[in-house]
Amino acid sequence: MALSEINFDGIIGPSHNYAGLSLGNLASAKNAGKISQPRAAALQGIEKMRANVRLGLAQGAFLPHRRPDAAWLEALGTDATHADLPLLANAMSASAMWTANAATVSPAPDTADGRCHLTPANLVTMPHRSHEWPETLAQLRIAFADGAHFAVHDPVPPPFGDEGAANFMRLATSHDAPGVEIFVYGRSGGPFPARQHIEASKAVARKHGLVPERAMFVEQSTTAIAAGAFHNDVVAVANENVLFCHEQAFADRDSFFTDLRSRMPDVAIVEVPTVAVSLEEAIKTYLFNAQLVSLPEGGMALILPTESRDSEAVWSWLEDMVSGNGPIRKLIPVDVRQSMANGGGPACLRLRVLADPETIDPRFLMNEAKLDAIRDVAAATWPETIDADHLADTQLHSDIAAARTALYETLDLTELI
Ligand code: SUG
Repeated sequence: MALSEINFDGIIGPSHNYAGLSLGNLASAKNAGKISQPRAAALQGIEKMRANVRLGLAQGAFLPHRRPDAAWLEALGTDATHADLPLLANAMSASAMWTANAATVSPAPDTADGRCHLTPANLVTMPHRSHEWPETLAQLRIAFADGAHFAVHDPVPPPFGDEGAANFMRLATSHDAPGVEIFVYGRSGGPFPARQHIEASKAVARKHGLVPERAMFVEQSTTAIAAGAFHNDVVAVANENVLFCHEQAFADRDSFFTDLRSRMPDVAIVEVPTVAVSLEEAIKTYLFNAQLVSLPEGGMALILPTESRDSEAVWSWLEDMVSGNGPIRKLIPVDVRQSMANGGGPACLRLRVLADPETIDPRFLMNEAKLDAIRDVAAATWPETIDADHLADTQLHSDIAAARTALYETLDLTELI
């Protein structure tokens, strides 16, 4: 069976706004109250997917959730016309676009039963994200319904926060070889919440049937969380045998690297030293929130936000890196500025699944024609702007619902509306 890496991007939803909901996410705080551009945001995301398709990479997509989330508001004893603004903002967030937080995925070569296992993230730490999982689970159950190849689990129960693949890295000699799965967790006590709990990571590893040799539990550095790395994928990314990370990403870097090298002697660790790029600069420019991909013609590329190119320190370090003899040979900047202003870079916008595309519901798989169709829907129906102070506007609610319905109809996924 041919396994391909498929990136499932979240289509940026019509309610995309800047409500400043994520404590510890510096971009979200900085841009709180600004006017967002949902249409431009969606088009940026679609063009990112198109660029990946043109590179010859397999591409999928997940769909925006119902917003405002009426079911969640009802469970809280209110509705969209009565909820006060802070609560309504939590019900309006388009945060499901960041599909790196949708689930944790253990590919088939790593698991005891030889199936690909997926667990949706409970996202319990942030109220606006805590109600994503039921719709995420509904989409996963349809996309990966083939029980011979996939196992889709329920989320880890609270109180153990799980933020999915944003705190997870897989290293393997090649995509389809058995790998080492690295679960990165945080320790609470700092100025910002540690969103990934070690008990959640361990539960996911157990449910996915990972033998102990295949699972590592690594603590994220408290300095990184305090500097604004609210997820590990803000300071590290892995692909095949390459780990690309900041020097200050992990609590105990030396013992992590020693353990990793003993489990995987051919691992290549590309570390950016603090003297070259400070943690602050790394978090501002999101150079690690990149898609590190294996190109069909060989070699690896970093698909990273244009903000990284705008930084002299970051870009000169990266240019030196790609001109050397290391595994990463190409830099591909992409414009996802609307998402970036909420702390979501190229890697946040995608969930990686290693699978045979033939085993996945084709309605979730993308090609250029489908991307054209989605672009046309977004261009015609997504609001042009949203003012975070006017999230209670009932006309806005009906416009958003109509836009979402048009997308689901276009992708023939009306059973999920
Ligand atoms: O959870 N931002 C998201 C960004 C998620 C990025 N994902 C990864 N790193 N994988 C978050 O903090 C901001 C919403 C607002 O403020 O309106 C927000 O939810």
